[in-house]
Amino acid sequence: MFKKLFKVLSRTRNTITDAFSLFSGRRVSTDTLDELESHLISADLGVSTVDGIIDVIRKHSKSDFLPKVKEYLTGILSDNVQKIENTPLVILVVGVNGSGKTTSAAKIAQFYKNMGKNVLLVGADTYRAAAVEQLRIWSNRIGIRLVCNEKSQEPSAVLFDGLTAAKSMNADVAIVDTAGRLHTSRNLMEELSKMFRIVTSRFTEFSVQSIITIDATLGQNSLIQAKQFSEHVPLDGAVLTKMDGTAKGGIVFSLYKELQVPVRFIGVGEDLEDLYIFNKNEYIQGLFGEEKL
Ligand SMILES: Nc1nc2c(ncn2[C@@H]2O[C@H](COP(=O)(O)OP(=O)(O)OP(=O)(O)O)[C@@H](O)[C@H]2O)c(=O)[nH]1
Ligand SMILES: [Mg+2]
Repeated sequence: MFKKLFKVLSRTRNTITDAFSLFSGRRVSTDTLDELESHLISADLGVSTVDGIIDVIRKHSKSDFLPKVKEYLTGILSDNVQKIENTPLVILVVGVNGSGKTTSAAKIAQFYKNMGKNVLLVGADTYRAAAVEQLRIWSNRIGIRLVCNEKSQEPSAVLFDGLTAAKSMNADVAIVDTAGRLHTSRNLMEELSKMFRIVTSRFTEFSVQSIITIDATLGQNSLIQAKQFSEHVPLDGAVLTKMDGTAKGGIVFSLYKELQVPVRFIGVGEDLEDLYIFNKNEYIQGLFGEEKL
């Protein structure tokens, strides 16, 4: 999978390599630093991370700043520990429309199934007619049970049914696909809070995690979305989707620095296996061009 990540990060890596190659044969000066800054911002590293990088460069001599920059970036990210020890576990997959919730829910289900876990999918997107059908196709491909109710308009009711089923089948992980919603839609965001409360108050034997899907191609806008979601449900992590189509891999740092939301998974394509389990050291290596681990 590292090979695939390495390939996916090639556009971001080129931007970063170009940025640092500014210093070859040139002094570190205000001009070169300004140029560096604009390159790094275009890779979505975010202003405060870029400022941090520039501080590191200023403090070190030209010959040794690159390892220090990598160290600084690694330090921003947390270690990715998949918190599955607290099973049974409910994962609420949330996010704006089209950000990759359903696809990611399926990929995460496959990931846990591969680990030998007893996994269940819950189709709580009651707004779009085709939503359940899309999830059903995935559940058949993975070979796991899906709980849904095409006649229900009430996502909380489907969630309730899903978790009741999860209990009776002794599921380790129940993954709940939710409807896409604009972070500005108050009612829909309230509904999400309600779903979260249902798990924590009625299904106390489960631990719960909310995972937000973030379309990496949207860049810094997605930070604003994530911030608004986090005001309604505590976010335990993010799936950065569609990384196979963008040069904005720096968003990982902005998410962590500004929202303390760790990236847990990266979507690198449309298939079940196109899910990379985030590892900060590999990721930094992918950004700076060292293929060998
Ligand atoms: N290339 C690529 N496409 C992706 C990835 N993740 C999702 N997609 C595609 O993005 C589109 C939207 O994905 P969905 O999973 O349906 O998104 P959603 O958030 O469930 O959408 P709504 O339920 O309508 O809000 C689909 O065409 C997916 O195949 C990814 O990591 N890479
Ligand atoms: Mg969906």
